Amino acid sequence: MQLKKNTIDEHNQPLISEHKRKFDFISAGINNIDAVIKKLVDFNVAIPSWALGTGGTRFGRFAGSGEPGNLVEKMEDIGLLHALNKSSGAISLHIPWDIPENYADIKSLAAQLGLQFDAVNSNTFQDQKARELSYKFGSLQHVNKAVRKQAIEHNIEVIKHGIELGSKALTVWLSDGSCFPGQLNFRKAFQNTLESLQEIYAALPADWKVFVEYKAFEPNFYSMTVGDWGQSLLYANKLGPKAFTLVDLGHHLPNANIEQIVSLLLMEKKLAGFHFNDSKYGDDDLTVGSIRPYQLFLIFIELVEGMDARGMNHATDLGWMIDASHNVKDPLEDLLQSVEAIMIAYAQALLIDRKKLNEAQDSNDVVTAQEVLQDTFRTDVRSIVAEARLRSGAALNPVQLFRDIKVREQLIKERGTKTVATGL
Ligand SMILES: [Mn+2]
Repeated sequence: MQLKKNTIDEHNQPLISEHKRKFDFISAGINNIDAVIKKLVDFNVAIPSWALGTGGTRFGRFAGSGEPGNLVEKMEDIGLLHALNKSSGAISLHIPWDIPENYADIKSLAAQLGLQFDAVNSNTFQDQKARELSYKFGSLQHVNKAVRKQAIEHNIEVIKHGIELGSKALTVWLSDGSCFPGQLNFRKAFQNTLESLQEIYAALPADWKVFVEYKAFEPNFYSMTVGDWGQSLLYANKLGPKAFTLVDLGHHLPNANIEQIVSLLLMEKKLAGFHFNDSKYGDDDLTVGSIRPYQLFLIFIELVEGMDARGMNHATDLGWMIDASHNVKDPLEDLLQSVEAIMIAYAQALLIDRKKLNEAQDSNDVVTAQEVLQDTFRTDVRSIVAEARLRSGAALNPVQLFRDIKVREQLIKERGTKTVATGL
């Protein structure tokens, strides 16, 4: 299923006058509104191929319907999202779940849908049917060299698929760690992991990056071998200039100051990948902005400030991706909500009165600093984000359009009720 331009125009038409009224009101007080909108238009967030089906927990999975059953259908789903909001123009593949049968066909479909290939993701947290050795006790950290070798070769194979598609980065998330005290020699696990990553790093093309993603706990519950940003940064620094840290919002211990982590990693030129989601307790993988929108806003302030300090391009110099799971919502609606929350936080960060904030910081005026942040946070910028969508040919209200034209019902007609997205 693909959306036609006139479907979007027909949706926008009756909403335009009310949109204009809101947009004119809010934009009257902003002197660089066109520059802000240009940045919003350029900004895109990659959608991971595994986010298009209904997720689950270890207690069960309540399957949705009309889910994409193969890579082509996953790309078509992201194409639909991108047609609706023009801010989801990239896909992040997961190997082995999304191995293309024919690279040329997949590349031409991507071009037709306006999609780029974001970072490719390896998987050594599950045993694959074709693999002989088990990752039960880790992959790149494993005490058995043969297991490490198998995991290294898998990562190199992922890089090769990425090269064929025009991807420029490999994301390595390891479930490696231990569940009980005494199970693991931390130092040996670190060394094994580092040596394994060095072999993978050596296979990276010159213009590629590797993102080392960290996670505080789960599936291992006593130690994680890449457990926090400090450990990730250790690996990245030891590996070399093509290695970076990836921050996933759900991968911290409760109350971690993620905005400070982001700021310092950017300063050290070691932040390159970013995974959005939200959580109340741990790695809950909830819709972005659904629980802590203020934290998301504070993180974006640091992202924008840190990138501007280094003259980076907001849209292209970091790998932006949603990494969430949808257990009770329609995955596509959930993703539309997540992208919207990201765009709102980004727009607000662009509108911060930097000069006033810097002056307040330099004079220890804590009250004014807070006023600056909260003034912007309490400003309703949704019409600014909608205006960016309008100017790029997207829908003023993507979720409403999705429902009005019954996208899910059409997908169920095409694919059936009992489809399960590969990998879930
Ligand atoms: Mn992630």
